[in-house]
Amino acid sequence: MIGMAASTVTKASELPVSLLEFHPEEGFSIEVPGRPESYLVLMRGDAPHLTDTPVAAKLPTPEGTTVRLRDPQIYARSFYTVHQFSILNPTDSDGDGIDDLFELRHPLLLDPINPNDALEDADGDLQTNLAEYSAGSNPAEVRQATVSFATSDRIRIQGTLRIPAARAGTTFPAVVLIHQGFNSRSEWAPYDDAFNDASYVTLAYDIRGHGGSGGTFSSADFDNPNTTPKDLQATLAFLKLRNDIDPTRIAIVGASIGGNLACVASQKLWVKTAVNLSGKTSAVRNLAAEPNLDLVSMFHIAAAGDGGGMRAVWANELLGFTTAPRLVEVVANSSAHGVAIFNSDPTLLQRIVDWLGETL
Ligand SMILES: [Ca+2]
Ligand SMILES: [Ca+2]
Ligand SMILES: [Ca+2]
Repeated sequence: MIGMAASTVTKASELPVSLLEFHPEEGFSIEVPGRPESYLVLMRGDAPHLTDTPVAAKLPTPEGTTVRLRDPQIYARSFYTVHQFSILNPTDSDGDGIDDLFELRHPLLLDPINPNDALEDADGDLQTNLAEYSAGSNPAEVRQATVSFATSDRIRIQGTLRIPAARAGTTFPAVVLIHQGFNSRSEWAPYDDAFNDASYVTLAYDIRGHGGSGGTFSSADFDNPNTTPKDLQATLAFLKLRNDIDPTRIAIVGASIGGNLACVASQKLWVKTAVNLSGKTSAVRNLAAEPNLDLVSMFHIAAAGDGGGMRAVWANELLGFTTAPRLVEVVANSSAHGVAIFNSDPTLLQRIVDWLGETL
């Protein structure tokens, strides 16, 4: 039990507290040891025996860690207790019918100290979070839709839009996934979860003349600035019109021709950051209609043996044209091209997600 009056703080129990703090703007904070087998709830009240309002909760943490619980509200006089609950027997602190642990494990949609979230429908399947929790179904299913939109030269582009579950009103960063030539957006299907799990909307689209998009195959000239870059511009315009997307936080991750298009978008400042797998410098120059490349915020990737070593040369060359933040990765002992590099280096996909975490 901790009593607090104005800015004076007193500790009234044997709780092993490592920090106890009252800040006039940030409220009350307490640090206690974490436990792997229990989670913590900070309760507040106006009297020592009346700390019945949950104000913060934290998931279990490994032995030896410290957990900080904070009540951002400022009160003239407050009393706090920290409660430990076993993960085997979680309670329901906000009384909304969903146990604390389940809420803590779905932080994008649920909050163990907010009872109103239970009746929301975060994944848009017409079942409330509470109904899904009760039925044992997943309230955080990624929503997937086939979308289409037109380019400025009136070619219909088809794509797969995937939206992670989150609270109503959430604005997401987005990642555009672009396939290599002679293939389709389906090549990204095994990998989009990695981005959705990190709370990015993904939109994988088919380049004109490929997959479900319109246009003839020969219309997709991979060196012509008046063809495939228009598909990407239409895709970006489509995303920016959506009210669930933050238009300032869009990235491109592309393979081969998709990598070249990622570089074009960086050159033209169409997106905040981009990732190029197996791109080619001369094709980027042609597609951007720009002999002097000036890229910014890019991660360039190639397999060492791809194209007799040329793809690695181009990755480093493109890195040389990139203003920081910038990164290059040449995957050794592999001659894989595009998304096939993920099979050669199982850590690469996560490193791309990490790159986006830092730059998007
Ligand atoms: Ca609850
Ligand atoms: Ca809740
Ligand atoms: Ca639902």
